[in-house]
Amino acid sequence: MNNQNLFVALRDAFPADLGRTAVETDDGLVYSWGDLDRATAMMANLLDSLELPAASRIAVQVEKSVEAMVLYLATLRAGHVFLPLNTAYQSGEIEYFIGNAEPAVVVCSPKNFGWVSQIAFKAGTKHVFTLGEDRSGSLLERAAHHGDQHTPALRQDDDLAAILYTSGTTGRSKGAILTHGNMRSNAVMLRAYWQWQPDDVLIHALPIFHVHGLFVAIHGALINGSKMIWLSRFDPKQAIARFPEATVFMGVPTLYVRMLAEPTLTPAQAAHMRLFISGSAPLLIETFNDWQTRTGHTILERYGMSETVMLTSNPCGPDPRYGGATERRGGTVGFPLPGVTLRVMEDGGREVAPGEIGGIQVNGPNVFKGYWRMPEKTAEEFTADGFFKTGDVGRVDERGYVTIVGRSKDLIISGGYNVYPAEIESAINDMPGVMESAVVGVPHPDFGEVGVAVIIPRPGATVDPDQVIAALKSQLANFKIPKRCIVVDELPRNTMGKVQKNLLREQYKDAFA
Ligand code: MLC
Ligand code: AMP
Repeated sequence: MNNQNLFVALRDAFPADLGRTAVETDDGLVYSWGDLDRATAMMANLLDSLELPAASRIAVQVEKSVEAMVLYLATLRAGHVFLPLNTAYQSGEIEYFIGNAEPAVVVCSPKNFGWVSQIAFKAGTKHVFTLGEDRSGSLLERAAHHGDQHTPALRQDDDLAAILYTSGTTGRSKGAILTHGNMRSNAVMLRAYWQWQPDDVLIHALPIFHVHGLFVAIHGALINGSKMIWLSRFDPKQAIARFPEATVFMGVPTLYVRMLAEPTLTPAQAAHMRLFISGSAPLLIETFNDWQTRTGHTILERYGMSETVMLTSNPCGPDPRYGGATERRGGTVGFPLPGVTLRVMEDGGREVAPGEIGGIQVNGPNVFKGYWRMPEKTAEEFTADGFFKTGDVGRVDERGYVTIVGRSKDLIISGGYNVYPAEIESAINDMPGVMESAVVGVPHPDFGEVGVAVIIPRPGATVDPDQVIAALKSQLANFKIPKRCIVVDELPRNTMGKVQKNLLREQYKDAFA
């Protein structure tokens, strides 16, 4: 039987000369393709030696490193399910993910071993390893005792490969289940659509615990046998300095905004680059235009989600499906990708006329299989005819370009990270002296959008905004913390008594102007 394991597709694309450089890090380390092959084999052999049930979850909260990527690839290779966790998550958040996913293995930073292992062992996890950004920790020590040959586990398209937690409008986070087929189909299609070239070199500047950095960027380079210049954290000066050695860059809009603030960003510096890709959050038209002026390159904006990997993209070359269109239109996210069906629906369930606004629904081989152990939530998010309701609101113009105009889900996207107001409000509402709160997203010059918390105290109580922020910092990932906290006497409400968040957004829209 044909092995449909995603790792096999990636491994098959490695260049014949395994001695060539696959990854070069910002601290000067060089990994060949052979190194990646052997390192993933050793780690997969370590996982095999644990005799885990098939499709065990491997939960990972570690700093960005090439070894962390190797752990992802080894998890696929061994046929298990990768569960990446943002390094900003605090203990309460980690406890929920581990409790919900019941991972067989947890890998954490050495400095967090004490509290993470306590949570993991309590939840029934059998193995907790550590992995530091400097190649320290028990994971590599143990892997070093294993052989560097490994036959990839046999997997079919519908088998689970990864779980990505994404929050909902209400309630707790849901684990989106992505299969080997979801990710391989998307990677293969993007290789063609973005016209990856034999000599392409990718600057990898994003975190590797979300779709953008982990899947779009890593799969993109590996499935084309392309070298990566690996930046352990994003620094605009350093990224620009590497442009002459590279051809492809992927970033969230904040990365482009920060690079535009650097005087070293010039057409000459960017002359060797082929493609700049932006996604995960709306790219402002000013950023799109400024980038063109400052570098001579037109950013290609695309749109995706944890549940679907990539859905739409502006064209890289002529798109025959759209009359050979080549224009990358600022403010749009381009065309549905080959294989993706995208429709815009009105509330009553009818498709809108071209140019009209409605809810975006999608289907295709890239769309996830559902939420981990949440059949009701899964059923709610799919239509009877199998389309996934993205929660994004948009329109498709007569030429086929998709524009996202808003979201029906109450979501703030801050610097490319999702923040769900309900989670923050619930933490604030539990604080002494607080009667009620509302968190809304407002424009921010660096992060695009940030949260502002508006709080009503209980009668007779006083609420100190600084204390609210300090208390939130001890409970939640730092990017979720509202950038401002305002105490008021009342919140605007409609006749049903519901807080009118649109009025709050309007009232505080210039808070960071
Ligand atoms: C950091 N901070 C943020 C933040 N990132 N605040 C709001 N939003 C963010 N995104 C705050 C911290 O809380 C901290 O505040 C201060 O900034 C410094 O923290 P830092 O970690 O040093 O920040 P920095 O390194 O500058 O990080 C900024 C960033 C990072 C833009 C580089 O946020 C980032 O890498 N974003 C990319 C996210 C991403 O990959 N998204 C893809 C999702 S996939 P304090 O007060 O504590 O000092 C997806 C699907 C798709 O959406 O389509 O791709
Ligand atoms: P996540 O759940 O983290 O994968 O975030 C997915 C969400 O990010 C989508 O539902 C969109 O709301 C948003 N998103 C991704 N790409 C874009 C884009 N290019 N423009 C606007 N929003 C985007």
